Amino acid sequence: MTEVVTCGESMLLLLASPGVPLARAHTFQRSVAGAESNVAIGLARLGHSTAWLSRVGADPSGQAVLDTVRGAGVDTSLVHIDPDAPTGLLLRDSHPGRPIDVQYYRDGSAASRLEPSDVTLPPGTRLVHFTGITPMLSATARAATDRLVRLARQSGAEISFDPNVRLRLGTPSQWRGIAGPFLAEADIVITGADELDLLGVQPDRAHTVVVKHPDRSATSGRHRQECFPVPATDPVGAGDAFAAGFLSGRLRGLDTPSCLREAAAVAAFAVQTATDIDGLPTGADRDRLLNPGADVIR
Ligand code: KDG
Repeated sequence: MTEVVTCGESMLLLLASPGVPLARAHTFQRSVAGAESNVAIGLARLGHSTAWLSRVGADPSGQAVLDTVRGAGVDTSLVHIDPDAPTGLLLRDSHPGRPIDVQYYRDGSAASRLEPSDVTLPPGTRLVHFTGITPMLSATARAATDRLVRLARQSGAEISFDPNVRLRLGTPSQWRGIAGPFLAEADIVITGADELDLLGVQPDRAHTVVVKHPDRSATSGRHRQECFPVPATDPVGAGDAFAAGFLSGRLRGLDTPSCLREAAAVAAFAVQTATDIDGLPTGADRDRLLNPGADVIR
């Protein structure tokens, strides 16, 4: 039985060797980038039954994306193969302490052609998660997102939303108009404080609002959680890991302080590796960080 469905674009990721600026990189690690597949993989690794809904092209990149997401334990049967558009591509570099350069090749991608008719929810789905990127991809992707929200409402699934603002994908006013309304619609909002300011909408109807702050702490109502002091290699994907950690606690009926603590723990694993997904922990890894014991397991 599928517990969680996430919906959004994933791209083939080519990640420059650590520390080498994109313009001078010769060697790249291949992986997958996509906020919603990151959350799906994070939840799968924590033991939840998760499906990712999207489109990929009928090309080798699409096959690699599918193989990677499926190989991480996520159900990809809701992914449509689009013969008429390519899988998106993301190139980036990775260096702690310096801004990361990201180059997208996603205009006209298969995922940007997501349509309402692509969207179904397996019976029994408890939670739906997406980010503001999905409705920002195109008018049809926006309509698909609206249908996802409608189906979730009809079936009683909770809706989780992370604005995930990327100003390369639209102006602040486009983000306000397209992604902003989901802040009011969602049951769970996981957002940066800066994103709330930019969107200028308060998620007042949401039952749970989690705000991530520039000092890397997170708050929900009167509860506050500091980040775990780990050596951070690469922050990209940390927000998705945090969301996976929080939603896992929520699905297991934990209280808000425990969900925040687990979210911070899962994010602490993710920032210690360069790709978005390789560092995502299992439930046992997370619990070892939360309940420290031996340093070496042998
Ligand atoms: O949250 C990490 C994502 O930003 C990355 O994997 C790619 O979804 C992505 C995007 O559009 O930036």
